[in-house]
Amino acid sequence: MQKLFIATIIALTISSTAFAEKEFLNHTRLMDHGDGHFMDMDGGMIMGQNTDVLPGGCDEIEATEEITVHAGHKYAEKFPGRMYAFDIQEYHFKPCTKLTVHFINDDSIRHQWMMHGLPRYLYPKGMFHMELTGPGKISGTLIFPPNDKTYLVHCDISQHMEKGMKAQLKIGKGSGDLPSIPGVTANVIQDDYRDSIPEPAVVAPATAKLAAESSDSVISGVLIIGLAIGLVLAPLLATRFKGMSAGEIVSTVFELVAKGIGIVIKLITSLINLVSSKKSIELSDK
Ligand SMILES: [Cu+2]
Repeated sequence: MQKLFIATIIALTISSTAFAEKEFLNHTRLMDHGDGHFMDMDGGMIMGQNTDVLPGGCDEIEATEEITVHAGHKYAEKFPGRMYAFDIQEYHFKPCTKLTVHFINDDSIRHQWMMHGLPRYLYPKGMFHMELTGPGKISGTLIFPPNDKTYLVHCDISQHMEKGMKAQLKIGKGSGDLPSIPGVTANVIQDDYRDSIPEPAVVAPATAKLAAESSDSVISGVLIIGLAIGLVLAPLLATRFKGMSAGEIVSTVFELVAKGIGIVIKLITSLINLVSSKKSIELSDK
């Protein structure tokens, strides 16, 4: 009875921690790991933070901006077929803007706000990245380069971008649009819910026909060449193997194959030599 009581207490304790709503955390005290990399022990992280170094081509900070971005399942509800989204899908900023992003995760799972394509001399791996392992808020700052460019913003957790957590950030005029930005640009792979999608039965005969055609071509091409070689070689081999035991025939066949491979390798080597010697002649002409 006492054991049962203890077991019940343990089970209740475990399940209550597993099902409890995760607490909203404000990640303000992060450890500085150098190179703009900040972390805390509660799943908050910033990579590529830059508050003061001007990118090449910027004479000064043109504008100082602040935005708040939410990440969560509920923001995907207005995009049919999507699972996760940011509350903003498109951003516009002036070149050389200093931007502070207040990133809020509304879900009890891990999300990121990750930007790619930044200059690597200033941003390690060309990236500015914020991450939260559960509900919470984190703030990071970066300074944009002067060029008109469209940057990809996404969550890099497996399948989160494909499921909708994707946006684009345009500096100046940008450099075009990225595909599959929910509500902004068309999907690369468009979901199709029509009931007129061809039945597999319609597709099958076409596939069968293709297979038949390809097997036809095998008969007319490779098979005929093989038969011709066989017909020529048969009498030669017959004289060669006359009076031999099965073992002797096998060893002779292996010998012949080895010789054949040797000849092929020699041919390839001489061909390579020919090509490379030609190249060196061309180079010396220049
Ligand atoms: Cu995510």
